[in-house]
Amino acid sequence: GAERAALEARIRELLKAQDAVLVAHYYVEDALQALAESSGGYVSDSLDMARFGHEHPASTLIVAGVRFMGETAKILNPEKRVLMPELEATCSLDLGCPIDRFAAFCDQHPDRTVVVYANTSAAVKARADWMVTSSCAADIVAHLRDQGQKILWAPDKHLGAYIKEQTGADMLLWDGACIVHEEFKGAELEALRREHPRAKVLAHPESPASVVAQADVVGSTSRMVQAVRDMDADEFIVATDRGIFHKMRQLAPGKRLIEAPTAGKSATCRSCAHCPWMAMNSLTALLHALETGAGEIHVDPVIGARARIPIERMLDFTR
Ligand code: CIZ
Ligand code: SF4
Repeated sequence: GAERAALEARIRELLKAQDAVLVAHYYVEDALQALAESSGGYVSDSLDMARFGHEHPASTLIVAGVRFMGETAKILNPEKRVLMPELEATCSLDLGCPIDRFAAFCDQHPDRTVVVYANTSAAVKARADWMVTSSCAADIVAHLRDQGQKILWAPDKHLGAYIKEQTGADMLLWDGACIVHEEFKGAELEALRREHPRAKVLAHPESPASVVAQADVVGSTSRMVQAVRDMDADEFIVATDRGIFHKMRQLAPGKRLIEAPTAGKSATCRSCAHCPWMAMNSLTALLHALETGAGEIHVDPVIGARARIPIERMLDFTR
């Protein structure tokens, strides 16, 4: 309504005045995605967000997503100011992989190349040889496999198991999971597919193997968006955060999108398929960050310089 319009107008003014560009993840609320796109910013997955922020000339990057995305932006752009609407927006994968335990695990396996998912702290990235996202994980692991390297993988065990199966690489897996994707259930998905026999199933590989096994397309959020746009089908069952429906509806307005079933959806957990940390991002929080400078990301320069190495390796590999 009028209130939202006023809020957006104020944010636009401040973005311009502060030479700032808004980069948003597919999982944040529609209003933020729409604002990013209509203000010269960008909406995508964590790989493309990092690349866009790195290549954009603005002196301030506003990252609407979760903490590790803001940290990655800061690590790649130490000279830029990086703001987030909500600094407390973390990730269960990051929380489940604290640096002290992770470093000890790496120390126990010095013969392994350390590959970490983007969803980790700056300190964990600084301990890694490679960083990957779900868009490029399989290609990078296959490349390392071809060089005869053994891999230590962290933190997502479902994505790790999927990549291990796809590539046949020797991978030792950390025991972490995404609280959103882990809730998708294979048996319930089978039942839903019987109700919608023509629907194509799209699954993010952070989902359990029983869900991934039933998917027509397994891939990153960007890959899933492409699939909805390009596949010759008009019905899709989608196993990832439902924030992504915004972009899917935009690119394929006539197609029917169905949320993949989660465990408690009918009873206690109406919004299982929505990340509680992504949901902390809002127009109001963004305005507050712009007005006060709150939410600025700082990364220790020594840790940042070390963490930049595995991130740049990935960016070079995927160029
Ligand atoms: O689940 C996430 O946080 C994802 C999919 C991140 C990403 O790579 O965009
Ligand atoms: Fe982390 Fe999962 Fe939320 Fe992504 S959706 S930020 S992996 S908890």
